[in-house]
Parts: sequence; structure tokens; C-alpha cells
Amino acid sequence: MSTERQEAVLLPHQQDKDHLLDLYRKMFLIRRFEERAAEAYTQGKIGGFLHLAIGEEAANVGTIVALRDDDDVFTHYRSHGHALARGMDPGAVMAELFGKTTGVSRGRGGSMHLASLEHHFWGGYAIVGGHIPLAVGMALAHQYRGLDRVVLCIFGDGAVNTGAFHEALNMAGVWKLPVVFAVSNNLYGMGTAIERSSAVTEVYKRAAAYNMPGRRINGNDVLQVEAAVRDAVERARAGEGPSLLELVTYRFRGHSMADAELYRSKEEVEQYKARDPIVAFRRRLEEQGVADAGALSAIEKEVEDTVEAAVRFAEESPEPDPGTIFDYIYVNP
Ligand SMILES: Cc1ncc(C[n+]2csc(CCOP(=O)(O)OP(=O)(O)O)c2C)c(N)n1
Ligand SMILES: [Mg+2]
Repeated sequence: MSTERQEAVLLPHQQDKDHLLDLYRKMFLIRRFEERAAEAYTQGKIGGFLHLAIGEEAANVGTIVALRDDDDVFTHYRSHGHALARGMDPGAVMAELFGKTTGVSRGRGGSMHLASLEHHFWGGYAIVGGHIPLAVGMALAHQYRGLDRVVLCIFGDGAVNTGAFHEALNMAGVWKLPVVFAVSNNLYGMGTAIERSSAVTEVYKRAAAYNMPGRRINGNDVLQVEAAVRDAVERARAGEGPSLLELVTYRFRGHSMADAELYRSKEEVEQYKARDPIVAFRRRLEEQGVADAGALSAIEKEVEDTVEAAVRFAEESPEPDPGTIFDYIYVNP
């Protein structure tokens, strides 16, 4: 699938070694976290659904790092990577998957409902497209209150055929709201390829219908994603309205842990794995002399320790007391 032919024009801070290594560390953290979550799931330690973002780490990280701390994030159910990139504690995110009281949503939400007020991270939504109007509502609130906060709304290619997508983008376009719509186009919605479900498969083109700019970006290049999202965020913050960014990426694993993957060939998956966004970024950092293999391995080791500690924390944390089952359903007065 073709994307913008954009030779890496680096932003000034993208030449900064610390920033580049931070991007690498975040992407690697997501990869290891997801791999360990998959293991824990097969061991029966995680219940319910588990949707992994392995393969989509560049899109996960490039979007979130473009935000200010007080900007707001809404995302869909494939959200562990976004939460980790936002700086949510890996132990508390893992504990949420385990359904423990120490989880970010106190074990009540599980994998699909990560949230953190402190991180302006409003979920984790399971209804495809259902959160897009919520994000637009928050953007309207920011505009109405004269705040310069921007809302980032992330969803999959499957969401662009829901009514909520069209209604919400239309209102955002009419009112020039400070919201950035970022579609992680991983080419499939569950077992359905995008060309079987979308009359127009170039998602970014839909922006024209709502009078906002639309761009298709290589979602496997963290620097291109970050640059595009920063542009769109600046535009929104300056009062120039919303944008639609299509980040073309690929998930290496099934839709969820229960997916026999009969809808795509092993060869196709292998082709994409050969262009692994983490491996490619690692190579680039080495080739450009940002860090040598030893320094990158040290980051990986540190991340592995962090993830092991997160799993231990989740395992050792207490289960919620059944007597508290009705707590947190409504906001306490
Ligand atoms: C309104 C609604 N319809 C159907 C579903 C079942 N469903 C769950 S995930 C999914 C696929 C969505 O794919 P996409 O938006 O591309 O996100 P991805 O899983 O690829 O990240 C579907 C149809 C749902 N959760 N909500
Ligand atoms: Mg998809």
C-alpha cells in the first residue's frame, strides 16, 4: 500500500540523541510488554480479550509523543502501546490486564479499558468507532472554554465505516475543533481485509468530505508519524481545526489471542515481519551513529527488567474483593 513519498526530513529535535533513544526505548517496551502479556494470557493469568499491537509500535509511539502532557487521548481497544507510550506505569497496566486492584482501572476494565486521569488518557473503548464522538465532544469543550488543549483520537480502519465516524468528523469540520484523528490502518478489521469492507480504501481521502486535511503516512516509521502528528497538533492548537492522518501499518499477531488467522497467508505476514518497524529503527540508529549495538542492547536489557518487574507486580497484587463489585460504577458525589 503506497504512502506519502516523504524522505525523512527530520524535525530539529529528531536529531537529538536522547529523543531518538527514547523513541526506541518506548517501542521496545511495547514489544516486550505485549510478548509477556501474550504468555500470561496463554497461562490463564489474563481473562477476557487481549488485543496486541505487535508490529504497530511505531504508530503507537509516534502519535503519543507528539502531544503535550495536558493534551487528551482517546483510543480503541488495542491500546496497551498507547498507554505505555503516554508514560503510564507498566506494572499498573499489566496489573489491569490481570484484573488486579493495582491496575490503572483498579482491575475493573481489563485490557480494553485502560484509563488514567493523570495522563489525560480517557480509554480504551471496545465499541468500534464509539469513542470518536466522545473525543469530538471533549475538543468542543476545550474550544468552548478557551483552552489550548488538543485531543488525539486513535482508531482502526474498521471504524471508518461506522456512522459515528462520519457524524463526528463532520461536526469537527464544521466547528473547526482542536482534534487530530489518527487511523491505525493495519489493513484488517478482525478477519476482513480493508478492500472487502471499504469502497474507498485510501482512508485519508475521506478528510475531503469534512473539509479537513488528510494525509497518508508510513505508520511503520516512527519519525514520519511523529512529524505528521506534530504538524496536525500545532494546526489544531492554533485554531485551524482538525486533521485526519492515516498511518499505514500491520499487526503481526492475530486480531486477538483467539484468532486462527485463516484470512491471510503466512507469506504475507512474513513479508511484513521482514520490515519490522523496531528492527528498521534500530538499524537506522546504528547506521547514523546515534548509538552502537552495545548501547541499544543495554536499553533492551533495562526494558526487559522493567517488563519482568511489571509481571511480578501484577502477579503479586491482590484480586479485587467481590464485596466491592458495585464500586466505581458511578462517580461518587
Ligand atoms: C460497533 C461494533 N461492531 C463490531 C464490533 C466487533 N469488532 C471488534 S474489533 C472489530 C474490528 C475493528 O477493526 P479495526 O477498527 O480495523 O481495528 P484493529 O482491530 O485492526 O486495530 C470488530 C468488528 C465491535 N466491537 N463494535
Ligand atoms: Mg484494523
